[in-house]
Amino acid sequence: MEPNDQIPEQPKHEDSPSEQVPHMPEREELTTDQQIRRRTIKAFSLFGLASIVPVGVWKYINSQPRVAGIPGPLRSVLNVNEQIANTYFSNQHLAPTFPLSEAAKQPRVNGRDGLKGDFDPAAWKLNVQQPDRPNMTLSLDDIKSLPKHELVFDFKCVEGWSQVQHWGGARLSDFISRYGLGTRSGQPATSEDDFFKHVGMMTPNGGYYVGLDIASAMHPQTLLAYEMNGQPLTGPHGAPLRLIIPVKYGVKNLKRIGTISFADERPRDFWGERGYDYHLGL
Ligand SMILES: Nc1nc2c(c(=O)[nH]1)N[C@H]1C(S)=C(S)[C@@H](COP(=O)(O)O)O[C@H]1N2
Ligand SMILES: [Mo]
Repeated sequence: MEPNDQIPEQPKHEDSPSEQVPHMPEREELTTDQQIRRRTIKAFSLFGLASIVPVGVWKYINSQPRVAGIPGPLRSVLNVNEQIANTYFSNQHLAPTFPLSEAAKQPRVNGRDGLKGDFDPAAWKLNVQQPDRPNMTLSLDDIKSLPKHELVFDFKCVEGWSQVQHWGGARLSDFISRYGLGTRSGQPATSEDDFFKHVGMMTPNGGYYVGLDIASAMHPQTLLAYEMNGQPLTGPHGAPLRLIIPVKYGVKNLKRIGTISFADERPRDFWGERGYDYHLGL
């Protein structure tokens, strides 16, 4: 073990669920309706539709039966938007970036679910699981052979802090395209319909896991990160490979990726299963 692979004791995020809950967001205090409204308003504004939806239409939408917690008519709008997002992989709405000089020199560490117990980074491999296809195993060198991108952005935790941080790694979209992943055809996608709807990620020991919509996964700022501040990731930050996804809150930025999976069903989501919003988008 490298010295920096020692994971310091973190009083937060211990195993007792009753202890985990209080650190989570003020979203807790919102009613389901408020949450849905926030989410739908966000969905509309994301695609620039807010200005063209008259109030009467809005009321109609909110009075309709809900599908998966989202009013039916809006659900179909969102489905269309999902298609649009999948087609263009939403290169707009980039998270703001910062000069290198503003990046934290001693970035904070938060959350160690799935990072406890023995782990040998040298023996690490990435597993890829797809419906009706054999599992794949890839090495860190495979990831490093993809174009490297660096990103300095404001990392936001739902617990109420944020920090400008400097990350480096490969785009998840490049990884997906390079290996022809996430598609029904098993080939690099030729149309948005070819993609499965969700990507799941899990730590090697299964102790932490997140689900992502494919459009967020394909976002150009979404990285499979192996560097922080120009250095290989340390253990507490998720060595050897973690997810950096600036369009989502910190909880979705899974450290120490063991498995990446693709599916049309929503993958398991650690905090989603504990009552929080599945998307946690920014
Ligand atoms: N495996 C794993 N990844 C995780 C977590 C965790 O508990 N386990 N916590 C998440 C949360 S809540 C945050 S804010 C970020 C913190 O990343 P950092 O420790 O690099 O600051 O990691 C995310 N990824
Ligand atoms: Mo977090």
